[in-house]
Amino acid sequence: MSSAQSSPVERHATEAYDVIVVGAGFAGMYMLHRLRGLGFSARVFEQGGGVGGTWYWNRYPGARCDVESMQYSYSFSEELQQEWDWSERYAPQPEILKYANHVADRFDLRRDIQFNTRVERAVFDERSNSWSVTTSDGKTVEAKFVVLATGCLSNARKPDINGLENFKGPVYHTGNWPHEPVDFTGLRVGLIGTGSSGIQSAPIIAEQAKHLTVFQRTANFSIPARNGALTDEERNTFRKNYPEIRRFAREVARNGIYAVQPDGGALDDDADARRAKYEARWERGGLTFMYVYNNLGLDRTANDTAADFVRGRIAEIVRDPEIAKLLQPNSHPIGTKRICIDTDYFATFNRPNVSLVDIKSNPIEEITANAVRVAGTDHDIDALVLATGFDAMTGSVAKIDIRGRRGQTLNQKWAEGPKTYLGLMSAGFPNLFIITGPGSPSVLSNMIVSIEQHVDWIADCLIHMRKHSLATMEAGRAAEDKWVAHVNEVAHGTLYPQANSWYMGANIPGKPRIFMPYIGGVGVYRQICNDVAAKGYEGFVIERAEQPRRLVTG
Ligand code: NA7
Repeated sequence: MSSAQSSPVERHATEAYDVIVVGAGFAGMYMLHRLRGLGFSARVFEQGGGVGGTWYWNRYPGARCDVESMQYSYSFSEELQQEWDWSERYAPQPEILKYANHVADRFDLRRDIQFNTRVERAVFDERSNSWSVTTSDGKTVEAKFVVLATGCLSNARKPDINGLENFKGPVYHTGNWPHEPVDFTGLRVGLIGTGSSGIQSAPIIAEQAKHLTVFQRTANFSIPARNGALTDEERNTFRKNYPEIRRFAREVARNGIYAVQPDGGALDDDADARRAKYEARWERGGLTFMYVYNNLGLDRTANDTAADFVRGRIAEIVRDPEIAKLLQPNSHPIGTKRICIDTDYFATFNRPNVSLVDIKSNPIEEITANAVRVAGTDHDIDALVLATGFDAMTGSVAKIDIRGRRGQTLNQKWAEGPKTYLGLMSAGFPNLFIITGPGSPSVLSNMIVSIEQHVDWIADCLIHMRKHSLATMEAGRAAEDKWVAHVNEVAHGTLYPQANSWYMGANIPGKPRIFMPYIGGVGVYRQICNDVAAKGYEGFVIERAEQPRRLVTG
């Protein structure tokens, strides 16, 4: 298993590899780096024209990571983390993309990545125990293993709004933004969607446009980013303490982000003490607002105290009380939809050239050639921005026709919701790994922490298989059922399922309502994965190469 030439699957195809990786975002790039280092032959197919995944596509104005840059970065290379200079507390998209390109160059990754190529189909052949992978350029290649590094927020979703196709002006989706600069100067712009992308882009578009009309279905909680330039001192403090910061993020912090952890519940403090703590976190800014107390995600009364505080802040910032009221989220507990991090989002509604239209009480009737019609009123616009999100977690996987044992498709198997063991594999689909898939902490965590953990686990697993001449490995059904039940049980012990979020698949009409990510925390999850591996991959079904004897290890 060390070169394409010596691969046993070579006989059917023009090209054969040990591993095909789908996607060249942060997951696919690190996977490739590890595979190469271990002597596996690998090919990465990437639908975009460059590396970076999410950060390649999401080029909308104001796009930034909501995890601080010193932590949203690879830890696998000490030189890389010591040498790369992040400029701001929250890196803007162009800088993250520059970093992705730097990593690709530094580790010479491009020569094994084929860009502008979609993987259309992957079919498992039970006789040869290999995958045939068909790409958009009409080629079929073979590989013993396939790794889906397709990303969780990569399948941008155009909403099904009446008349959208009749609009005469340009329509942009934040998740698939043009590579050329978009200039809104002098234009009346409509923005649909007030998730993270809408909240980040609205203030920037408002500065440029003649008028911005925001169409809001669900008001969202957002905390000020307090972004700013990083000083040398701040960077150096991180660099000096990286070993401990990275360890803490991997093992202790539930979401893979190093921060002071809460040691008490919200109802343990009186109202004044609570307010003081919320104020301090609000002033500090960022995602860690939710770490004030340890029960905000568990107890509705506790959660209400944080939600009330944020609603109070919105009322203080927004001058028009009617607009402030509309912007105050009331439909879900704070944090149960991904909390947003903004720069001047609420203050944007104090500008004379910005208006807010409530499309919850009056949904959009239709989009005409030059307007969005709501409750019989036409809101005239010249350009439309859709910040309407993604078919998250499963959307990009579902676009590939994946066929496992007995021709079953992954879409058939996941029709009632995604089923995986540890988020890593799905029963009936041997030698097919998923990075940060449903059933793993994934989008509830600092993605790079989770990506590195998955890639390292998969790499260890491939070494194990090579060492013991194992032909296939797949999730055992019993272990998978148990894991799916566990993921659900843990989620339902929290407030998260109370929100109609993309975590629940609720933003896609007809998608099963299942809480997809594992909410037990990255440290707990890592330990479970390590224990499973230490017990000979307990719960997975492993088949030897020459003797078709099944070793059920759990
Ligand atoms: P999100 O968070 O899924 O937000 C999408 C927004 O678009 C949200 O406000 C939706 O309202 C709204 N939406 C979606 N479809 C429609 C239709 N048909 N009509 C009106 N409004 C609609 O996507 P983002 O890109 O902002 O962020 C995704 C993640 O990226 C984010 O969580 C961070 O982790 C980074 P709804 O709430 O469904 O009522």
